[in-house]
Amino acid sequence: MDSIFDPDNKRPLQVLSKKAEKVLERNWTGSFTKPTSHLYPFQWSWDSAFIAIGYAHYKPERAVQELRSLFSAQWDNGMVPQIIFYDSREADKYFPGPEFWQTELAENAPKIPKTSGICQPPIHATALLHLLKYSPDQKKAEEFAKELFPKLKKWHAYLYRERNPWDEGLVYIRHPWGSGQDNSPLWDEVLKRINLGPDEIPEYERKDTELIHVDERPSDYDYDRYVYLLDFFRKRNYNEEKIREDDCPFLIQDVLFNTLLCRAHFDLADIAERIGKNPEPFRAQARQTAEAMNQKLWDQKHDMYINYNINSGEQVHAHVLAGFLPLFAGIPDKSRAQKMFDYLNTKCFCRMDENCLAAPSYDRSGTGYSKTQYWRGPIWINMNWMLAEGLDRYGYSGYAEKVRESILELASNSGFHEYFDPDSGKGYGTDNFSWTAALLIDIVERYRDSDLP
Ligand code: 9WN
Repeated sequence: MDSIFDPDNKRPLQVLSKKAEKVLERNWTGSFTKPTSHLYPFQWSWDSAFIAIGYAHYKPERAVQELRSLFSAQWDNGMVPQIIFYDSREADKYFPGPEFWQTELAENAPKIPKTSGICQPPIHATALLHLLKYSPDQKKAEEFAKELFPKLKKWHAYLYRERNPWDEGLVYIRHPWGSGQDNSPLWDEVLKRINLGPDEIPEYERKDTELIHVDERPSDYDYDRYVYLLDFFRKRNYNEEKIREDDCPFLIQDVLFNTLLCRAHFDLADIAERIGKNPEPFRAQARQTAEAMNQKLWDQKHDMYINYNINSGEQVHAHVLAGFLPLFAGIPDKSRAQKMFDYLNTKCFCRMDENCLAAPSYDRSGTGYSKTQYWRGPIWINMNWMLAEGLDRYGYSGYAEKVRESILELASNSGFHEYFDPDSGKGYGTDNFSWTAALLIDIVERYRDSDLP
Protein backbone atom coordinates (compact mmCIF):
# COMPACT_ATOMS: atom_id res chain seq x y z
CA MET A 1 0.00 0.00 0.00
CA ASP A 2 1.13 3.55 -0.68
CA SER A 3 1.37 5.74 2.37
CA ILE A 4 -0.26 9.16 2.62
CA PHE A 5 2.01 10.08 5.50
CA ASP A 6 4.78 12.44 4.68
CA PRO A 7 6.22 14.11 7.77
CA ASP A 8 7.02 17.23 5.77
CA ASN A 9 3.73 17.51 3.98
CA LYS A 10 0.35 17.23 5.66
CA ARG A 11 -1.52 18.30 2.58
CA PRO A 12 -2.52 14.77 1.47
CA LEU A 13 -4.35 14.34 4.79
CA GLN A 14 -6.18 17.60 4.30
CA VAL A 15 -7.14 16.59 0.78
CA LEU A 16 -8.42 13.26 2.10
CA SER A 17 -10.49 15.00 4.75
CA LYS A 18 -12.02 17.28 2.09
CA LYS A 19 -12.92 14.20 0.05
CA ALA A 20 -14.62 12.79 3.13
CA GLU A 21 -16.62 16.00 3.48
CA LYS A 22 -17.76 15.55 -0.11
CA VAL A 23 -19.05 12.07 0.68
CA LEU A 24 -21.17 13.48 3.49
CA GLU A 25 -22.35 16.30 1.27
CA ARG A 26 -23.45 13.84 -1.35
CA ASN A 27 -25.42 11.78 1.19
CA TRP A 28 -26.93 14.81 2.97
CA THR A 29 -30.68 15.15 2.34
CA GLY A 30 -31.38 18.52 3.92
CA SER A 31 -32.29 17.11 7.33
CA PHE A 32 -30.18 13.96 7.77
CA THR A 33 -27.42 11.99 6.06
CA LYS A 34 -28.07 8.68 4.33
CA PRO A 35 -25.52 5.95 5.14
CA THR A 36 -25.08 5.85 1.37
CA SER A 37 -27.42 6.95 -1.34
CA HIS A 38 -28.42 3.78 -3.18
CA LEU A 39 -28.09 0.81 -0.81
CA TYR A 40 -29.41 2.51 2.35
CA PRO A 41 -31.64 5.42 1.23
CA PHE A 42 -33.09 6.32 4.68
CA GLN A 43 -31.92 7.46 8.08
CA TRP A 44 -30.24 4.80 10.22
CA SER A 45 -29.90 5.23 13.97
CA TRP A 46 -26.31 4.40 14.92
CA ASP A 47 -25.02 5.63 11.56
CA SER A 48 -26.40 9.07 12.40
CA ALA A 49 -24.53 9.10 15.70
CA PHE A 50 -21.21 8.30 13.97
CA ILE A 51 -21.98 10.85 11.27
CA ALA A 52 -22.69 13.54 13.90
CA ILE A 53 -19.26 12.79 15.42
CA GLY A 54 -17.66 13.86 12.13
CA TYR A 55 -19.87 16.92 11.58
CA ALA A 56 -19.21 18.10 15.16
CA HIS A 57 -15.85 19.53 14.08
CA TYR A 58 -16.68 21.50 10.96
CA LYS A 59 -20.46 21.72 10.57
CA PRO A 60 -21.87 21.47 14.09
CA GLU A 61 -25.30 22.65 12.91
CA ARG A 62 -25.47 19.52 10.75
CA ALA A 63 -24.64 17.32 13.76
CA VAL A 64 -27.57 19.00 15.51
CA GLN A 65 -29.92 18.43 12.59
CA GLU A 66 -28.79 14.83 12.25
CA LEU A 67 -29.62 13.97 15.85
CA ARG A 68 -32.70 16.16 15.96
CA SER A 69 -34.25 14.47 12.95
CA LEU A 70 -33.44 11.03 14.37
CA PHE A 71 -35.04 11.76 17.72
CA SER A 72 -38.09 13.30 16.10
CA ALA A 73 -39.06 9.72 15.23
CA GLN A 74 -38.54 8.41 18.76
CA TRP A 75 -41.38 6.14 19.82
CA ASP A 76 -43.67 7.16 22.71
CA ASN A 77 -42.13 4.44 24.87
CA GLY A 78 -38.66 5.95 24.27
CA MET A 79 -37.33 3.56 21.62
CA VAL A 80 -35.18 5.16 18.93
CA PRO A 81 -35.89 3.10 15.82
CA GLN A 82 -33.19 1.54 13.66
CA ILE A 83 -34.53 3.06 10.41
CA ILE A 84 -36.67 6.09 9.67
CA PHE A 85 -38.35 6.04 6.30
CA TYR A 86 -38.44 9.76 5.68
CA ASP A 87 -38.79 9.62 1.94
CA SER A 88 -41.66 7.36 0.88
CA ARG A 89 -40.57 7.69 -2.78
CA GLU A 90 -37.55 5.56 -1.90
CA ALA A 91 -39.67 2.91 -0.16
CA ASP A 92 -39.38 0.31 -2.89
CA LYS A 93 -35.58 0.62 -3.04
CA TYR A 94 -34.92 -1.14 0.26
CA PHE A 95 -36.18 -4.32 1.82
CA PRO A 96 -37.72 -4.39 4.39
CA GLY A 97 -39.49 -1.10 3.76
CA PRO A 98 -42.35 0.46 5.74
CA GLU A 99 -45.01 -1.80 4.15
CA PHE A 100 -43.28 -4.82 5.52
CA TRP A 101 -42.69 -3.46 9.02
CA GLN A 102 -46.25 -2.16 9.50
CA THR A 103 -45.28 -0.34 12.66
CA GLU A 104 -48.70 1.32 12.62
CA LEU A 105 -49.69 -1.85 14.51
CA ALA A 106 -47.60 -0.70 17.48
CA GLU A 107 -49.33 1.56 19.96
CA ASN A 108 -46.10 3.51 20.59
CA ALA A 109 -44.85 4.15 17.06
CA PRO A 110 -45.23 7.53 15.36
CA LYS A 111 -47.74 7.61 12.50
CA ILE A 112 -45.39 9.87 10.50
CA PRO A 113 -42.59 9.31 9.70
CA LYS A 114 -42.79 5.55 9.35
CA THR A 115 -40.04 3.63 11.08
CA SER A 116 -38.75 0.10 11.54
CA GLY A 117 -39.70 -1.78 14.72
CA ILE A 118 -36.31 -2.59 16.26
CA CYS A 119 -33.45 -0.44 17.52
CA GLN A 120 -29.67 -0.21 17.09
CA PRO A 121 -26.85 0.36 19.60
CA PRO A 122 -27.37 3.51 21.71
CA ILE A 123 -24.27 5.56 20.93
CA HIS A 124 -26.18 8.85 20.65
CA ALA A 125 -25.30 10.37 24.02
CA THR A 126 -21.67 9.70 23.15
CA ALA A 127 -22.16 11.64 19.91
CA LEU A 128 -23.78 14.52 21.79
CA LEU A 129 -20.91 14.67 24.29
CA HIS A 130 -18.53 14.72 21.34
CA LEU A 131 -20.39 17.73 19.96
CA LEU A 132 -20.10 19.46 23.33
CA LYS A 133 -16.38 18.78 23.40
CA TYR A 134 -15.44 19.69 19.84
CA SER A 135 -18.02 22.05 18.40
CA PRO A 136 -16.59 25.44 17.50
CA ASP A 137 -19.96 26.90 18.61
CA GLN A 138 -20.11 26.00 22.31
CA LYS A 139 -23.19 28.07 23.07
CA LYS A 140 -25.33 26.38 20.45
CA ALA A 141 -23.99 22.95 21.40
CA GLU A 142 -25.05 23.55 24.98
CA GLU A 143 -28.49 24.74 23.96
CA PHE A 144 -28.90 21.62 21.90
CA ALA A 145 -27.68 19.43 24.76
CA LYS A 146 -30.51 20.84 26.88
CA GLU A 147 -32.98 20.04 24.12
CA LEU A 148 -31.78 16.46 23.55
CA PHE A 149 -31.09 15.51 27.16
CA PRO A 150 -34.70 14.51 28.08
CA LYS A 151 -34.98 12.45 24.89
CA LEU A 152 -31.74 10.61 25.57
CA LYS A 153 -32.89 9.98 29.11
CA LYS A 154 -36.14 8.52 27.81
CA TRP A 155 -34.25 6.36 25.28
CA HIS A 156 -31.96 4.83 27.91
CA ALA A 157 -34.89 4.46 30.31
CA TYR A 158 -36.74 2.46 27.64
CA LEU A 159 -33.78 0.10 27.32
CA TYR A 160 -33.35 -0.40 31.06
CA ARG A 161 -37.10 -0.85 31.55
CA GLU A 162 -38.23 -2.96 28.59
CA ARG A 163 -35.05 -4.84 27.64
CA ASN A 164 -33.79 -5.56 31.15
CA PRO A 165 -36.85 -7.24 32.71
CA TRP A 166 -34.81 -9.14 35.29
CA ASP A 167 -33.11 -5.96 36.45
CA GLU A 168 -29.61 -7.30 35.87
CA GLY A 169 -28.36 -4.10 34.28
CA LEU A 170 -27.94 -5.97 30.99
CA VAL A 171 -30.31 -5.33 28.12
CA TYR A 172 -31.21 -7.79 25.39
CA ILE A 173 -31.58 -7.40 21.65
CA ARG A 174 -34.08 -9.47 19.72
CA HIS A 175 -32.74 -9.31 16.16
CA PRO A 176 -29.23 -9.53 14.65
CA TRP A 177 -29.79 -6.08 13.10
CA GLY A 178 -30.18 -4.72 16.63
CA SER A 179 -26.46 -5.20 17.19
CA GLY A 180 -25.48 -3.34 14.02
CA GLN A 181 -23.36 -6.39 13.09
CA ASP A 182 -25.89 -8.09 10.89
CA ASN A 183 -24.56 -11.44 9.76
CA SER A 184 -21.76 -11.77 12.25
CA PRO A 185 -20.77 -15.34 13.26
CA LEU A 186 -22.21 -14.29 16.64
CA TRP A 187 -25.62 -15.31 15.39
CA ASP A 188 -24.85 -18.57 13.54
CA GLU A 189 -25.59 -20.89 16.43
CA VAL A 190 -28.68 -18.95 17.50
CA LEU A 191 -30.18 -18.73 14.02
CA LYS A 192 -29.49 -22.42 13.36
CA ARG A 193 -31.82 -23.26 16.22
CA ILE A 194 -34.69 -21.46 14.47
CA ASN A 195 -36.11 -24.32 12.42
CA LEU A 196 -38.60 -23.01 9.90
CA GLY A 197 -41.06 -24.73 7.62
CA PRO A 198 -41.59 -23.08 4.19
CA ASP A 199 -45.01 -21.72 5.24
CA GLU A 200 -43.50 -19.96 8.26
CA ILE A 201 -41.38 -17.62 6.15
CA PRO A 202 -43.36 -14.63 4.86
CA GLU A 203 -43.00 -13.80 1.19
CA TYR A 204 -40.31 -11.25 0.48
CA GLU A 205 -37.86 -10.10 -2.13
CA ARG A 206 -34.32 -8.98 -1.32
CA LYS A 207 -33.03 -5.73 -2.82
CA ASP A 208 -29.51 -5.68 -1.37
CA THR A 209 -28.15 -8.40 -3.66
CA GLU A 210 -29.31 -6.42 -6.71
CA LEU A 211 -26.75 -3.79 -5.72
CA ILE A 212 -23.93 -5.64 -3.95
CA HIS A 213 -22.32 -8.94 -4.91
CA VAL A 214 -24.12 -11.82 -3.25
CA ASP A 215 -20.83 -13.16 -1.77
CA GLU A 216 -20.43 -9.99 0.30
CA ARG A 217 -23.93 -10.03 1.79
CA PRO A 218 -25.76 -12.31 4.26
CA SER A 219 -27.05 -15.63 2.89
CA ASP A 220 -30.71 -16.34 2.03
CA TYR A 221 -30.78 -18.77 4.96
CA ASP A 222 -29.96 -15.88 7.30
CA TYR A 223 -32.38 -13.50 5.57
CA ASP A 224 -35.23 -16.02 5.99
CA ARG A 225 -34.59 -15.91 9.71
CA TYR A 226 -34.26 -12.11 9.83
CA VAL A 227 -37.61 -11.84 8.09
CA TYR A 228 -39.22 -14.50 10.26
CA LEU A 229 -38.24 -12.53 13.36
CA LEU A 230 -39.67 -9.31 11.95
CA ASP A 231 -42.93 -11.11 11.24
CA PHE A 232 -42.87 -12.47 14.81
CA PHE A 233 -42.72 -8.90 16.20
CA ARG A 234 -45.32 -7.61 13.75
CA LYS A 235 -47.75 -10.38 14.73
CA ARG A 236 -47.41 -9.24 18.35
CA ASN A 237 -47.92 -5.56 17.51
CA TYR A 238 -44.37 -4.85 18.69
CA ASN A 239 -45.48 -5.38 22.28
CA GLU A 240 -42.29 -6.15 24.20
CA GLU A 241 -43.88 -8.21 26.95
CA LYS A 242 -45.80 -10.32 24.47
CA ILE A 243 -42.70 -10.84 22.32
CA ARG A 244 -40.86 -12.13 25.39
CA GLU A 245 -43.73 -14.20 26.80
CA ASP A 246 -44.30 -15.92 23.47
CA ASP A 247 -40.71 -17.21 23.56
CA CYS A 248 -39.07 -15.02 20.97
CA PRO A 249 -36.37 -17.35 19.59
CA PHE A 250 -33.74 -14.62 19.52
CA LEU A 251 -33.03 -12.92 22.86
CA ILE A 252 -29.37 -12.03 23.28
CA GLN A 253 -27.44 -9.99 25.80
CA ASP A 254 -25.01 -8.57 23.30
CA VAL A 255 -21.56 -7.28 24.25
CA LEU A 256 -21.48 -4.38 21.81
CA PHE A 257 -24.98 -3.16 22.60
CA ASN A 258 -24.40 -3.25 26.36
CA THR A 259 -20.95 -1.70 26.00
CA LEU A 260 -22.34 1.23 24.07
CA LEU A 261 -25.23 1.66 26.48
CA CYS A 262 -22.80 1.67 29.40
CA ARG A 263 -20.53 4.21 27.69
CA ALA A 264 -23.51 6.35 26.61
CA HIS A 265 -24.92 6.30 30.13
CA PHE A 266 -21.58 7.52 31.55
CA ASP A 267 -21.57 10.16 28.80
CA LEU A 268 -25.13 11.15 29.67
CA ALA A 269 -23.93 11.71 33.23
CA ASP A 270 -21.21 14.05 31.92
CA ILE A 271 -23.78 15.88 29.81
CA ALA A 272 -26.06 16.17 32.87
CA GLU A 273 -23.21 17.74 34.81
CA ARG A 274 -22.50 20.26 32.04
CA ILE A 275 -26.14 21.40 31.92
CA GLY A 276 -26.65 21.54 35.67
CA LYS A 277 -28.49 18.24 36.28
CA ASN A 278 -27.70 15.44 38.69
CA PRO A 279 -25.29 12.96 37.03
CA GLU A 280 -25.23 10.39 39.83
CA PRO A 281 -28.23 8.18 38.91
CA PHE A 282 -26.75 7.69 35.42
CA ARG A 283 -23.31 6.83 36.77
CA ALA A 284 -24.78 4.34 39.23
CA GLN A 285 -26.77 2.62 36.50
CA ALA A 286 -23.78 2.57 34.12
CA ARG A 287 -21.64 1.00 36.86
CA GLN A 288 -24.27 -1.70 37.35
CA THR A 289 -24.09 -2.53 33.63
CA ALA A 290 -20.29 -2.64 33.74
CA GLU A 291 -20.37 -4.98 36.74
CA ALA A 292 -22.96 -7.24 35.13
CA MET A 293 -20.86 -7.45 31.98
CA ASN A 294 -17.82 -8.35 34.05
CA GLN A 295 -19.79 -11.09 35.81
CA LYS A 296 -21.80 -12.57 33.01
CA LEU A 297 -20.18 -11.74 29.68
CA TRP A 298 -16.50 -12.33 30.45
CA ASP A 299 -14.94 -15.40 28.86
CA GLN A 300 -12.28 -16.58 31.29
CA LYS A 301 -10.83 -19.06 28.86
CA HIS A 302 -10.37 -16.76 25.87
CA ASP A 303 -9.84 -13.41 27.57
CA MET A 304 -12.55 -11.39 25.90
CA TYR A 305 -16.22 -10.55 26.37
CA ILE A 306 -18.82 -12.75 24.72
CA ASN A 307 -22.58 -12.73 24.19
CA TYR A 308 -25.16 -14.54 26.32
CA ASN A 309 -28.09 -16.39 24.78
CA ILE A 310 -31.07 -16.01 27.13
CA ASN A 311 -33.05 -18.86 25.58
CA SER A 312 -30.34 -21.50 25.89
CA GLY A 313 -28.84 -20.05 29.06
CA GLU A 314 -25.35 -20.28 27.54
CA GLN A 315 -22.55 -17.97 26.51
CA VAL A 316 -22.05 -17.74 22.74
CA HIS A 317 -18.49 -18.66 21.81
CA ALA A 318 -17.78 -16.62 18.70
CA HIS A 319 -14.76 -14.39 19.01
CA VAL A 320 -15.49 -11.14 17.27
CA LEU A 321 -13.79 -7.76 17.46
CA ALA A 322 -16.75 -6.44 19.45
CA GLY A 323 -15.49 -8.64 22.29
CA PHE A 324 -12.67 -6.12 22.83
CA LEU A 325 -14.85 -3.03 22.71
CA PRO A 326 -15.72 -2.97 26.43
CA LEU A 327 -12.38 -1.11 26.51
CA PHE A 328 -14.27 1.78 24.91
CA ALA A 329 -16.53 2.05 27.97
CA GLY A 330 -13.80 1.42 30.56
CA ILE A 331 -15.46 -1.85 31.63
CA PRO A 332 -12.52 -4.25 32.21
CA ASP A 333 -9.97 -3.69 34.97
CA LYS A 334 -6.31 -3.27 33.99
CA SER A 335 -5.44 -6.91 34.31
CA ARG A 336 -8.31 -8.01 32.06
CA ALA A 337 -7.49 -5.23 29.63
CA GLN A 338 -3.93 -6.57 29.37
CA LYS A 339 -5.21 -10.08 28.65
CA MET A 340 -7.54 -8.72 25.99
CA PHE A 341 -4.73 -6.75 24.43
CA ASP A 342 -2.53 -9.87 24.36
CA TYR A 343 -5.22 -11.70 22.38
CA LEU A 344 -5.92 -8.77 20.06
CA ASN A 345 -2.20 -8.48 19.33
CA THR A 346 -1.93 -11.95 17.79
CA LYS A 347 -2.28 -13.38 14.30
CA CYS A 348 -5.95 -14.09 15.15
CA PHE A 349 -6.69 -10.38 14.93
CA CYS A 350 -3.86 -7.97 14.19
CA ARG A 351 -0.25 -8.33 15.33
CA MET A 352 1.26 -4.93 15.62
CA ASP A 353 4.74 -5.89 14.45
CA GLU A 354 3.49 -7.62 11.33
CA ASN A 355 2.35 -5.55 8.45
CA CYS A 356 -1.25 -5.84 9.53
CA LEU A 357 -3.92 -3.30 8.62
CA ALA A 358 -6.65 -2.43 11.12
CA ALA A 359 -8.36 -5.20 13.10
CA PRO A 360 -10.72 -7.60 11.29
CA SER A 361 -14.26 -7.99 12.59
CA TYR A 362 -13.76 -11.68 13.46
CA ASP A 363 -10.92 -13.95 14.64
CA ARG A 364 -9.07 -15.06 11.49
CA SER A 365 -8.95 -18.63 12.79
CA GLY A 366 -12.68 -18.71 13.60
CA THR A 367 -15.14 -21.03 11.83
CA GLY A 368 -16.63 -19.28 8.81
CA TYR A 369 -14.08 -16.43 8.74
CA SER A 370 -14.28 -14.58 5.42
CA LYS A 371 -12.24 -11.65 4.17
CA THR A 372 -15.04 -10.39 2.00
CA GLN A 373 -18.31 -11.22 3.65
CA TYR A 374 -20.15 -8.62 5.63
CA TRP A 375 -19.26 -8.73 9.37
CA ARG A 376 -17.56 -12.12 9.08
CA GLY A 377 -14.00 -10.82 8.83
CA PRO A 378 -13.68 -7.53 6.92
CA ILE A 379 -12.44 -4.38 8.62
CA TRP A 380 -15.16 -1.93 9.65
CA ILE A 381 -14.12 1.65 10.33
CA ASN A 382 -16.56 2.35 13.16
CA MET A 383 -15.40 -0.73 15.08
CA ASN A 384 -11.75 0.23 14.67
CA TRP A 385 -12.46 3.83 15.62
CA MET A 386 -14.03 2.64 18.90
CA LEU A 387 -11.20 0.16 19.41
CA ALA A 388 -8.59 2.91 19.10
CA GLU A 389 -10.47 5.08 21.61
CA GLY A 390 -10.66 2.15 24.00
CA LEU A 391 -6.98 1.28 23.65
CA ASP A 392 -6.04 4.88 24.38
CA ARG A 393 -8.05 4.76 27.58
CA TYR A 394 -5.87 1.94 28.87
CA GLY A 395 -2.58 3.37 27.67
CA TYR A 396 -2.06 1.23 24.55
CA SER A 397 -1.51 4.37 22.52
CA GLY A 398 1.03 2.95 20.07
CA TYR A 399 -1.46 0.37 18.90
CA ALA A 400 -4.30 2.91 18.91
CA GLU A 401 -2.30 5.22 16.70
CA LYS A 402 -1.54 2.42 14.29
CA VAL A 403 -5.25 1.65 14.01
CA ARG A 404 -6.08 5.28 13.29
CA GLU A 405 -3.32 5.52 10.69
CA SER A 406 -4.69 2.37 9.08
CA ILE A 407 -8.14 3.91 8.82
CA LEU A 408 -6.65 6.85 6.95
CA GLU A 409 -4.55 4.61 4.69
CA LEU A 410 -7.50 2.38 3.85
CA ALA A 411 -9.69 5.28 2.79
CA SER A 412 -6.83 6.94 0.95
CA ASN A 413 -5.99 3.81 -1.04
CA SER A 414 -9.40 2.24 -1.55
CA GLY A 415 -12.02 4.95 -1.07
CA PHE A 416 -14.73 5.45 1.55
CA HIS A 417 -16.03 1.92 1.50
CA GLU A 418 -18.37 0.20 3.89
CA TYR A 419 -15.79 -2.49 4.77
CA PHE A 420 -12.32 -3.58 3.72
CA ASP A 421 -10.32 -6.74 3.09
CA PRO A 422 -8.05 -7.21 6.15
CA ASP A 423 -5.16 -8.47 4.00
CA SER A 424 -5.20 -6.39 0.83
CA GLY A 425 -7.17 -3.37 2.05
CA LYS A 426 -9.49 -3.65 -0.95
CA GLY A 427 -12.83 -1.94 -0.35
CA TYR A 428 -16.08 -3.94 -0.33
CA GLY A 429 -19.79 -3.32 0.07
CA THR A 430 -20.93 0.10 -0.95
CA ASP A 431 -18.63 3.06 -1.67
CA ASN A 432 -19.20 6.63 -0.40
CA PHE A 433 -20.23 5.28 2.96
CA SER A 434 -21.02 8.06 5.41
CA TRP A 435 -19.62 6.79 8.71
CA THR A 436 -16.31 5.84 7.06
CA ALA A 437 -16.05 9.47 5.91
CA ALA A 438 -17.30 11.02 9.18
CA LEU A 439 -14.96 9.07 11.46
CA LEU A 440 -12.04 9.81 9.19
CA ILE A 441 -12.79 13.52 9.53
CA ASP A 442 -12.84 13.09 13.31
CA ILE A 443 -9.42 11.41 13.25
CA VAL A 444 -7.85 14.02 11.02
CA GLU A 445 -9.32 16.90 13.05
CA ARG A 446 -8.38 15.53 16.45
CA TYR A 447 -4.95 14.26 15.58
CA ARG A 448 -3.99 16.86 12.99
CA ASP A 449 -1.40 18.51 15.17
CA SER A 450 -0.60 15.62 17.44
CA ASP A 451 0.85 12.18 17.03
CA LEU A 452 0.03 11.32 13.46
CA PRO A 453 3.09 11.75 11.27
C1 9WN B 1 -29.74 -3.35 8.28
C2 9WN B 1 -26.78 1.13 7.50
C3 9WN B 1 -26.74 -0.25 8.16
C4 9WN B 1 -25.80 -0.27 9.37
C5 9WN B 1 -25.57 -1.69 9.88
C6 9WN B 1 -25.12 -2.55 8.70
C7 9WN B 1 -26.18 -2.51 7.59
C8 9WN B 1 -28.62 -2.98 7.32
C9 9WN B 1 -28.65 -3.90 6.12
O1 9WN B 1 -26.35 -1.18 7.16
O2 9WN B 1 -27.38 -3.06 8.06
O3 9WN B 1 -29.74 -2.47 9.37
O4 9WN B 1 -29.61 -3.81 5.34
O5 9WN B 1 -27.73 -4.72 5.96
O6 9WN B 1 -24.86 -3.85 9.10
O7 9WN B 1 -24.63 -1.70 10.90
O8 9WN B 1 -26.32 0.51 10.40
O9 9WN B 1 -25.48 1.53 7.20
